[in-house]
Amino acid sequence: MKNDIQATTEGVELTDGFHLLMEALEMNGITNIYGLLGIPVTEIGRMWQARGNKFFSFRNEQNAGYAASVAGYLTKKPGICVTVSAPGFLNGLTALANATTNCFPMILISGSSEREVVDLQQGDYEEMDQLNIARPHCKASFRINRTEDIGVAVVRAIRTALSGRPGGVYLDIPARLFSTTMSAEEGKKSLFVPVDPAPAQIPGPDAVARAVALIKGAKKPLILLGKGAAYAQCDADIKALIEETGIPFTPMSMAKGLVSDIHPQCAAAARSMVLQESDVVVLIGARLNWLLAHGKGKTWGGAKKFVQIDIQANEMDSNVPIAAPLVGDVESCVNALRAGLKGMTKPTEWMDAIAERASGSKAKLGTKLATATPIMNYFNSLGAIRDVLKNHQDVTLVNEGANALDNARMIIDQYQPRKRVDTGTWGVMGVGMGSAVAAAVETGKPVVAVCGDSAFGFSGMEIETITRYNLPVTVIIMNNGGIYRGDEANPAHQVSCMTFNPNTRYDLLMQSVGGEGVRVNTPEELTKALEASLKSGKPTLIEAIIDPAAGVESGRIGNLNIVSTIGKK
Ligand code: OXT
Ligand code: ADP
Ligand code: MG
Repeated sequence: MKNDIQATTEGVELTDGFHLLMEALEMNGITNIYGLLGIPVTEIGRMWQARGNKFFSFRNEQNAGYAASVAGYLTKKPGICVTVSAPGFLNGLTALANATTNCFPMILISGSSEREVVDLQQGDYEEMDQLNIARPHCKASFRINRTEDIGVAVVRAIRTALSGRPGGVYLDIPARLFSTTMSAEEGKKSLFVPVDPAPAQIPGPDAVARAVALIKGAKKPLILLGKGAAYAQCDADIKALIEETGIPFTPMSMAKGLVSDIHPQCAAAARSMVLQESDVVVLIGARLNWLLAHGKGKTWGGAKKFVQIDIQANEMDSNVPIAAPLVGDVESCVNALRAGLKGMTKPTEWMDAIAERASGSKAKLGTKLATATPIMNYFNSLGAIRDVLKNHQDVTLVNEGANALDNARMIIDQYQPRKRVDTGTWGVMGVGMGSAVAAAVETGKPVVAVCGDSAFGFSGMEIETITRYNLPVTVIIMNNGGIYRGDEANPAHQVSCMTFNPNTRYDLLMQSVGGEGVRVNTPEELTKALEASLKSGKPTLIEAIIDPAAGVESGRIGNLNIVSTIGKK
């Protein structure tokens, strides 16, 4: 029941910090909280649920935080994570930092010890200077010291998380504040909803004209879509820009499906060719960071000019000179370009050459996917998954691992925007189960999480969370017995530092928490199991046995792996 307050003293109706916080969140359209409860925040969960909202209770705050960040990415509203003090806060902080790195809006709310004890380091229960520890890892770190400031603080957190480049915000609430009371009437007046928390940022006309001229003069233009473009939720405008100009596009991993992977202008299957041969590249919500080889070197071939659309002005020139910076929000910039490029001559010859290369790559890959092997490898297993998911295009694919990640990104097509969530900018393992929970909750549609066996281990206990909330999540573990490979022997006859116990039964783990657990050895069994789980909608774990020798060190980023130059001892 809403507004279920409140004690009265001497005829004045009272409210308290707990109620004001919940009312402020509700008023701002928040219905789902992800978290892990205990002193001093336990009551938030109980009361939040009693008020008819949803609290998703995790087994480790890091996973709850990843869930909140993915909720933020998918909905364009900040995802909320609630944790206890010091250790709980620190677990959640990893996810907050990851959200900020990925430009996902998220608010981490943690209970904390009283300032007077923390500041004098007098050894409180779970004492920690959380406010300052959070500060370098997010866009802003705020503490609320007075109940009458709760409304302002929540709005300030929401505006900070959403405006400009989205990211994480930390909200520190000392324990005593939760139960501090004030007049209910005054409290109510202190709550509000921000006007236009993520304002459009229109690019300047000169900047648009510069970009238009550059693109019109290109012989081999390319559009590169990043997850900032997917986040912007102006899918039809981006598709129109691509189709009206005839420019080929290639997506970064989480932008796959923003325009369908099977669209005739999709150049993903000719990626190295288009990065090298293009002369003008239009980056839309994608940074020239390590994932794009910093915009230089042999990945990028010869001379190149960049047009970059980004809401963060100082992203321009971060790695290489940007010839035409378009600082603004994706929707405004894309529509300004569309207007300027109307009637532009389509680069047909360039597109034809790309299509030819792409069809050759697809044919080669098709052969690999169809080749049977005594034990499954990444190709025939992921090929089976791809074929099933073709018929379930609204499934969100969550993906983590190294070989399990890189091969799935290459093999599994995406058809709709924001249907792929993966390890993101940091390449972080452990995002799997939190992301799966959030995607199922926020989209209301099924989720398939394809995880390496190492990656799964980081958040594996959350399969209990998945079964507890009876979410339509299918976890597929690509079990090759280790990090990258499962066949590495230790030279000193110790337990290898790269492999796992080969007798582990992930399928039985799932059964033990009440889900369906299946072990499969062939692509046919995998197809059957995945079809059955999608049909049933029940929490399912499919353990796919993969050849321990099938993977390669570090997947497709082996070039970043540092090895000793003087050999092993
Ligand atoms: O054009 P070319 O010839 O180049 O070919 C490209 C495309 O054209 C082509 N392609 C296609 N061909 C045919 N048909 C179609 N449809 C098609 N589409 C594409 O395919 C190729 C490749 O295309 P892609 O993928 O687009 O391009 P490319 O060149 O690969 O892109 C470059 C990148 C950099 C953008 C891309 O590679 C990328 O996004 N990479 C991300 C990599 C990443 O983030 N990896 C994760 C980190 S690895 C490591 O750090 C791990 N750890 C350490 C650790 C971490 N990370 N975190 C924490 C908290 N602790 C520790 C650990 C522990 S991985 C790991 C666990 C690994 O073990 P697991 O058991 O989990 O996993 P397994 O490896 O499976 O055992
Ligand atoms: P990817 O990993 O897919 O290449 P990145 O995370 O590197 O993508 O880049 C996303 C970029 O998108 C960031 O630089 C961020 O500032 C930008 N961005 C996010 N939302 C918007 C938006 N609505 N308008 C413009 N730029 C945005
Ligand atoms: Mg593995």
